[in-house]
Amino acid sequence: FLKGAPTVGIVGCPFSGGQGRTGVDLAPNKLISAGLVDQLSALGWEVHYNSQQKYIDIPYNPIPASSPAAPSEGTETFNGGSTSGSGSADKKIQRLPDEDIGKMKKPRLVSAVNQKVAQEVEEIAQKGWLPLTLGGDHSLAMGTVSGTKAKYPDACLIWVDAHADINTPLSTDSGNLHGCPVSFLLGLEGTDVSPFSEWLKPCLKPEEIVYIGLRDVDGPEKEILKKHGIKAFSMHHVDKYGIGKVVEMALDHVNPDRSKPIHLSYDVDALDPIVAPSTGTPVRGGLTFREGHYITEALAETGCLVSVDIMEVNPALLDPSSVEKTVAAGCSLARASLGETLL
Ligand code: 4U7
Ligand code: MN
Ligand code: MN
Ligand code: MN
Repeated sequence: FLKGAPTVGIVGCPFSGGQGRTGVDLAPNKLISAGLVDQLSALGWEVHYNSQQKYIDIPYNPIPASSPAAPSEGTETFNGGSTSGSGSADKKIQRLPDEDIGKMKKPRLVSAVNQKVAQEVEEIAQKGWLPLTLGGDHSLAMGTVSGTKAKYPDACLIWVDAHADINTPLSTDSGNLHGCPVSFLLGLEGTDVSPFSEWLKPCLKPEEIVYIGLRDVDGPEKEILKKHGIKAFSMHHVDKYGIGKVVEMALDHVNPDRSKPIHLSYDVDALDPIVAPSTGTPVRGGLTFREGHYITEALAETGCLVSVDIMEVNPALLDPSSVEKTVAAGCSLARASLGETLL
């Protein structure tokens, strides 16, 4: 599917507005500082990385008005100034409040950022390159998958996560939009709401997605999965069949002839917290280091991967050794997705 010499376009998304903990916005720069660009070059990829954040000008305050850290003048830089390397530290932007809409938290900010991400991912994909998006929180998949689908309408989606991220604006308990991206992509009940409906068109059919790694699924999410017949391999299935068989069954479901493009959206909380501790919503009993990497290796081997997300690394959580482990895991998952272990 990719044209010419293998080229990857890295999209760094220092964004935390889809959930409540700061720090996840630091991940793109951490992953790049850990040497990801050189590591991918060493695999034979031409690597393009534009550290300019196109959504830095979005006029919504990412810090809730009620927070003591809320900027008083409304002129703080994006993410309250915690984002390094944006190059816009001296730029003052008027930030508007972003009140909840129904249960959704920071809907305008999440929508505006994702609209930009969708454009950027689509642009990279249109060149025949592979977009590698570094989150940021998993709400960003609204944008990444929309961007991939604009170039490859028949792409399937492999979602590796402890969570199903399929809450709707009606079903969500937390109001955090990183728990909702899949419902928007599918166009489920309650997702046809402003501001998302102004740009986000449902682009995914229930039979085009498969999950691997689930172990913390909310009650209403279970109902949604059942109602739409969505295929999911939980940790129970990984135990029962082994990861090799699970990946094969997952591919048989969404890509039986191995002929369709694949978007991989990887939430590092799919990994066991021993392997990837620094993430906002850890759940014990996750994938081992090898199981987690096997998935990316097997997908690389299909030759069908056209877009990859590495999401939810949070370098602000826990001690330096936990952060190092998690960042290293993020880098090695990216490398394995891009074919590191293919002989
Ligand atoms: B992640 C949750 F309630 N389901 O909706 C929610 F358990 O991107 C968690 O997978 C969502 O990390 C986790 O808030 C989102 C919760
Ligand atoms: Mn998760
Ligand atoms: Mn997730
Ligand atoms: Mn998470």
